[in-house]
Amino acid sequence: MKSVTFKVASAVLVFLALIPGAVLAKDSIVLGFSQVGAESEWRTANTQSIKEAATQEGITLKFSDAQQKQENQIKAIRSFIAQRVNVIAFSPVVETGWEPVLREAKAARIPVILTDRAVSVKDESLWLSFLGSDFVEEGRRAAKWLVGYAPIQELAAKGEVNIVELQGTVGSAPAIDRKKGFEEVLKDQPKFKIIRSQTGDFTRAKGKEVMEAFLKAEGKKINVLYAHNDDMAIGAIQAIEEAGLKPGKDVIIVSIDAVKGAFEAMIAGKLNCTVECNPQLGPQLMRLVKDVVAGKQVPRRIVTQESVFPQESAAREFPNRKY
Ligand code: GYE
Repeated sequence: MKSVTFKVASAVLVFLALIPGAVLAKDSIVLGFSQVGAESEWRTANTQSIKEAATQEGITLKFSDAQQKQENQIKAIRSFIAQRVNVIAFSPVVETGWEPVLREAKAARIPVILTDRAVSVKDESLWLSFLGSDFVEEGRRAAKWLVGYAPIQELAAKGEVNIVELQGTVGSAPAIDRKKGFEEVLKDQPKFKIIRSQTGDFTRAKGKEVMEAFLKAEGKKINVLYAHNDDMAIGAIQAIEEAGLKPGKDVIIVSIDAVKGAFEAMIAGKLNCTVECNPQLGPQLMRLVKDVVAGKQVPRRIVTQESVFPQESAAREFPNRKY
């Protein structure tokens, strides 16, 4: 009897070994991840975190870079569906236009996790869970810091505070929400005026270019720059210096992300404050993926914990920064 059981068991093993797919499916979860691109320091750190966490957790990662184009993300998601991955995760470059491809994923019974950025879809059953920051709150934090900053309070006591805004990618969740949160706080502050607002697409090059245009149009009238990410602020710092002005003094600058580049700029006195947005979502994402595959109930929304770093804290905090 024993030897019959043994023979059957080894036959099954030999059979499984002959079908690599069957063994793989049993051993390793396959995650298809569609990334926005490599537009910022934040994004690079986010990609690294996801790749490292997948390796650490033994999850097979199919990674695709969309170069900031929605059509590339849609193609990548379709290819993940065709490959029958276990879970699809993606960071949507813009909020709208996802219904058709997400319906295809649902029809194929592949769960979808939103990472970092949200989508705007009527049918909420098209995605399972959303892991990332509260971008509206980040916008509020930037504005609250500004309103409480002593040199700005002095300025407001004498007259108006003129702000220029560098927005993120048009139609992206962080650009929409960071604008919203910032404006929400300033609407009770009649002295604070946003005199120009334009997209810099979250990149240094575009941030510099748009800031040059702002300076040409408004010159010394500009008191404050609010940039939706650090990279655009760093690009704008260059433009401000080239215009013969002092960033951090003539123009007070607040931005979002808290990447190392922002800390360096703060230590040099050129940036006044950065609001943290944590890109290290990899470990949490892999935990979610495992729970989803195990059939466990997962939270609908997981919000990242973050803080605010004014210039005075930069030198002290810099050695602890991981991205
Ligand atoms: O702030 C910016 C990046 O979606 C939170 O995208 C992310 C944003 C981040 O390009 O630097």
